[in-house]
Parts: sequence; C-alpha cells; structure tokens
Amino acid sequence: MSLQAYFLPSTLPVHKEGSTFWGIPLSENARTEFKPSVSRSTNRVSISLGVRAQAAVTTPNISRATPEGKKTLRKGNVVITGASSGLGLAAAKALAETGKWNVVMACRDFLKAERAAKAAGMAKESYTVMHLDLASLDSVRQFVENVRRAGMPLDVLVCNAAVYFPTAKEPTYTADGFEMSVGVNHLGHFLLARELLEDLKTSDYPSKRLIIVGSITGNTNTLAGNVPPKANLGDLRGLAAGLSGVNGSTMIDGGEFDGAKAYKDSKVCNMLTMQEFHRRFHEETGVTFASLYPGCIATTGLFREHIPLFRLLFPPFQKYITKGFVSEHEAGKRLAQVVSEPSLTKSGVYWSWNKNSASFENQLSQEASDPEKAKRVWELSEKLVGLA
Ligand code: LMG
Ligand code: NDP
Ligand code: PMR
Repeated sequence: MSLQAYFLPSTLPVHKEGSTFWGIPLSENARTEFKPSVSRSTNRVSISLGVRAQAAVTTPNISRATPEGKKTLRKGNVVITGASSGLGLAAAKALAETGKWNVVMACRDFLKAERAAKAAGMAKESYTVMHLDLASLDSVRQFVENVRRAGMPLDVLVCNAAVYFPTAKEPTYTADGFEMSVGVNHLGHFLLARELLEDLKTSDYPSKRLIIVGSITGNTNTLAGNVPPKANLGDLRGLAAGLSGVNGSTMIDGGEFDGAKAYKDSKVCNMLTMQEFHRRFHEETGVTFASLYPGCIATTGLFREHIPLFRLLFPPFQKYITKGFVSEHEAGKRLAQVVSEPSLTKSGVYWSWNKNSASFENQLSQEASDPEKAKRVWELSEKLVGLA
C-alpha cells in the first residue's frame, strides 16, 4: 500500500510512460430524440516512488498578470474518471490540447492510463494520473483524500467511467458487494461526486461543473432505448436491499440478473443523480450539473465483453443504418465542450448533438426525469455508500 502509486503529478521527476435519423432529431429544429411510435480489477500498480504527491504539487495562481497588465485565467483542474480509453481519453486529450486545463486522469489501471496519454500525444505538463477504482468505496475515499492532499483547487469533475457486461450469465460484484455495473457506474460515482462537491464548492474558478455521462439507451423515449432489455428501475426494491443478491436481487428493480439491463439502469441512475444534484445544490453552490449523450461511439472498449460478431457489425450498423455513429475524437470534443464551453453553463441539462454537431438540450424519458424516483435513488444510494 505504501508504494502504491495512486498519484503521479506529471511535474514529478519520475519516469513516465508514458445525421442522423434515429436517436437524434429528424428535423433541423427538432429538440427531442426520435420518439418511437410505440408509445410508451482493480489493477493497482506498484511503483517504487519515494515521493508522495502532496509534497510536489503547488496550487496554481488564481490569475497571472500578462505583460500588458491583463489578467488571464489560471489553468482549470478537471478530474475525469475512466480517462484511460474511449470517451474519457478523447476528452482528456481535447482539453489538454487547449493549454487551459490540467487533466487529472482518474483510472483503475495506472500504467494503461500513462501509456494512453502518451500514445494520444498529450503533453506531460497537461495531465496527472491518479489511481481510482470505482469498484471499491475505499478506493473512492482514498482518491478523494489524494485530491485534497494534492492541494490543487478542483474546478470540474467528470463521471465518465463505466462497465458493460452484455453477455454475462452471472453477476459479478464490487469490493463492497454491489452488482458490478450499477456498483461502478452509479454507486462509485455517487460517493465520488458527493465527496468532491465539497471541493468544487471551494474552488474560485468562474464556471465550476459536475458532469455525469448518460446515454440514449437508458431513455425509453427513443428507439435505441426500446431495444430490449429496456431500462426500468421499478420500485427500487433491489437497490433498497443492496444489490448483493442476498435478501434481494442484484437488479435495481428486483428482477433476474441481466447485464445489459443493469448497464441501462445504471445510466438512468446517472441521469437522475445529475438532476437531483441540480435541485439540491445548484442554487447554493453555483455549480453547473449536467449530463450528456455524446453519440454512439461504437468503437470503444465499452463493448469489449460483447461477442465478436457484435463488435464487427455494430460500428457499420451505427454508421450506415442508424447514422448515430460518432468517432472517439468527435465525442471527446463534445464532452470537452460540456466541461469548458462558456455557452454550456446551464445546470440540470442533458446535452445531445444534432447531425450538424450542434449541441441542444435534450428531453429525458419519463423515468429518467422523475423527481420522486431521483429522490429515492439518492436516499437509497446514500445508505449504500455510507453517507446516511
Ligand atoms: C440483447 O439483444 C441481448 O439479448 C442482451 O444479451 C444484450 O446483448 C442486449 O442491448 C444489448 O441485446 C437485443 C436484441 C434486440 O438484439 C439484437 O441486437 C439482435 C439483432 C438481430 C439482427 C441480426 C441481423 C443480422 C444481419 C446482419 C446485417 C449486417 C448489417 C451490418 C451493417 C452493414 C452496413 C453496410 O433485438 C430486437 O429487439 C430486435 C429489434 C428489431 C429491430 C429491427 C430494426 C431493423 C434494423 C435492421 C438492422 C440490422 C442490422 C443488425 C446489426 C447488428 C448490430 C446489433
Ligand atoms: P471505455 O470502455 O472505452 O471507457 C470506460 C472507462 O472506464 C475505461 O477507462 C475504464 O478503464 C474505466 N473503468 C471501468 N471500470 C472502472 C473502475 N472500476 N474504476 C475506474 N475506472 C473504470 O468506454 P466508453 O468510452 O465508451 O465509455 C465512457 C462513457 O461513455 C461511459 O459512461 C458510457 O456509459 C458512456 N457512453 C458510451 C457510449 C458509446 O457508444 N460507447 C454511448 C453513450 C454513453 P480501463 O481502461 O482500465 O478499462
Ligand atoms: Mg443500439 C435508432 C438508433 C440507435 C441508436 C442511436 C443506438 C445507439 N442504437 C440504435 C438502434 C438499434 N440498436 C437497433 C434498431 C437495434 C436492434 C438491431 C440496436 C441494437 C443494439 C444492441 C444489441 N444497440 C446496442 C446494443 C448494445 O449492446 C449497445 C447497448 O445497449 O449498450 C448498452 C447498443 C447501443 N445502441 C446505441 C448505443 C449508444 C449503444 C451503446 C452504448 C450506450 O448506451 O452506452
């Protein structure tokens, strides 16, 4: 544990490796997704590191005076979970390239993240890798402590990491005994976001944001959201019983385990959580809370567990048939916009992009926008992660 490299600021002198048809508006002006006519492992890396991160990181200046006497904004600090591949990596790269952000890549596989950043051509001084395994609440708490010890203000948090087990016959579990998909995608992020809200609050950055990545497949007001199995949280009886399968079910609605449904349910929780954050904290803190569907990034690691035939056909299917496909690069730019665009400061919004890649406020399904359900998911989640 003492040698666990959970935080390597890139300034440390250590070796580093380092449109559309379905799902998006059919008309130029439409502002809703396509509505179907059917109504209704931890890989902890040990590195010999003599230096603890907190000693090496300095708080950036709030502002610097330029020779002309104008004040420029300090670099923002953004934490992105799951930045070792796919959307998270592409967004990290896009933000790093602006020169305006220090990206904290919060990843379960430290070396993979370092290599990914390097392979993506991210400049050393633009990022920091910190260890975070969302499948362990202890790791989440440790990560929060490490962020605080690093002494940098936290300006934006992006909850991006996710796992998807579409072919699993049996559930797998997090260190705390929660079914893995909801445990990682929702509960790990729920604890992380609740804890780091305190840090966002104290940041002096002009636009502080907390972003939770959602998806079209959790929204049953779209065709994509109607591909079985459909998301449905039911009366939350499984969540209330702890998702452990002991004295209850591994599924939020109390049903039989289904990996694809568990993923979609977790995305509903992500979108509900964002809105509940908005209702509870936006006015008090000024933090912008937002979610998004970046498009179908059919080539990412998310589908690694799917059968090879699916992985072969899914990208051309999305490219040529649904036309919902976006590249990792394009999706990364979209997430980066939600992190930093001055025009996207509205809170409580679920962003999507039309066929011209213009952002718009999208409509969530009835379940994914149900305030009562959001409140209950929040309260039950608080209990499960030890906040209540
Ligand atoms: C569930 O199945 C699984 O049970 C579950 O385990 C989990 O994986 C879950 O969401 C994930 O999915 C869902 C089931 C829903 O899905 C299917 O995906 C079956 C697809 C069957 C289609 C087989 C046709 C194969 C033909 C190959 C054609 C190749 C085309 C490639 C593109 C080339 C472009 C030049 O199933 C349904 O609900 C069926 C709904 C039917 C909707 C019909 C829509 C018509 C669209 C036709 C497109 C066919 C292309 C299929 C590509 C497959 C990619 C998924
Ligand atoms: P990837 O699999 O490429 O990225 C997921 C990331 O999450 C990886 O970096 C992965 O780490 C990380 N991760 C997984 N488990 C954990 C864990 N226990 N602790 C910490 N990190 C973890 O998938 P995508 O880029 O596609 O997914 C990113 C987000 O986008 C997800 O929230 C997904 O739901 C969402 N999304 C994706 C869509 C798509 O079409 N791909 C569409 C809509 C939304 P590692 O590299 O170590 O595996
Ligand atoms: Mg879907 C109508 C357009 C559309 C869009 C935008 C998506 C996105 N999908 C669409 C349609 C269809 N899909 C249709 C008609 C089918 C039946 C052939 C279909 C099937 C399908 C499967 C089997 N689609 C899938 C799967 C998956 O396993 C993916 C999934 O559900 O992951 C949870 C998936 C997805 N389709 C999408 C998107 C964005 C995904 C994956 C990612 C996600 O939600 O994060």
